[in-house]
Amino acid sequence: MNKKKIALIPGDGIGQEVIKQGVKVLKTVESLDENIEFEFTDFPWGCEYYLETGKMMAEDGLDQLSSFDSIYLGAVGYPTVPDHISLWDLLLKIRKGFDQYVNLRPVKLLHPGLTPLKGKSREDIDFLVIRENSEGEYSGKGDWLFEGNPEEVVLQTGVFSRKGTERIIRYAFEEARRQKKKLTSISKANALNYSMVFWDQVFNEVATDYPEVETESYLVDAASMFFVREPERFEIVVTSNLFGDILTDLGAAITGGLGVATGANINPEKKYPSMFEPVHGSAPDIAGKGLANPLAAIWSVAQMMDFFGEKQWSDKIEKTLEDVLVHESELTPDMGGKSTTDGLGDFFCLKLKE
Ligand code: GGG
Repeated sequence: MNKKKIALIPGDGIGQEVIKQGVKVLKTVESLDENIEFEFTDFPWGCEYYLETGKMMAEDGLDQLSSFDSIYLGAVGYPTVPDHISLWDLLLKIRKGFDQYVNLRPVKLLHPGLTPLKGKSREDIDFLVIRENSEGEYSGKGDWLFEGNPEEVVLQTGVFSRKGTERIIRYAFEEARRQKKKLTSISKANALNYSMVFWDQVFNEVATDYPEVETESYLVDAASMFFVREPERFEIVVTSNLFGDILTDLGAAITGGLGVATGANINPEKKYPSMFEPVHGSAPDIAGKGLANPLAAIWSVAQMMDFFGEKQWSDKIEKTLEDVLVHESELTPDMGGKSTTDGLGDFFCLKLKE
């Protein structure tokens, strides 16, 4: 029996609505497979919790989460809470606290009608972005000097440690070797003359251990252009924290939008729980209206199943996503449909049972 304890943190705005649909999918899997059992525990953390308590999560939140097999998170962000507080004190606190240094974000076209790129097929847009998820531009280090003064200076420090840089690049090489795919490194060494020079150096060093893996390197600006003009160039991409965040929103734009973009925050050593989330934020403008697209959150369930070693369920959920996307009227309005978040979640579960 594969029994898993899942911590649910729906968070803010549409996070609440989409995680509900993902849980429906998990319960459907459980009902269809007698060897799988899930135990869910809800954590009411997020911006409302912050407005009541002054904290985004409980003081001992990481301790509370540490015994779970995975964390399923919706979204963070609320108009009256500064974004850097909601992000740093919940989402980034978990990523960093549990050393989830790998962020896996597929850029995969699930239905040909979803891309705005002319003449591009499903085969052309199918790659994986492996984003460094623990340091880099998201180090949280910096300073604010002479605040409010004409001499005001703000520093935001990128931290690229040998350990942090090497482990993500090595992880990407391992993945490229396992999948027999080309690995592309994306950096910006011409302008960022310390951090990205170091990134490129480590990439080239690690490459010598993987002579069978074909490699390429791009500057992030050129890579952005190729994401749009020639996405077929990419198979597996490894990049830094901030570049990965920005590039995967671009990746979402060429595959149907943030409503169908997923991300897994992985601690590969399994010393701590990993976390699965839709890439999108809390979208307060549409929250509570039944307009949110639950497919990204459902795709996160597929990533979770893969992580649990239930590859057949991960594949089945992904295949069902493809099947569901054919039924335009059953989709949410962002995809041209007339359905609701709940309606699409129910339709997905029906299809999963077929
Ligand atoms: N789905 C989680 C969420 O709310 N993400 C919003 C966000 O701003 N994420 C930034 C990041 O992934 O670094």
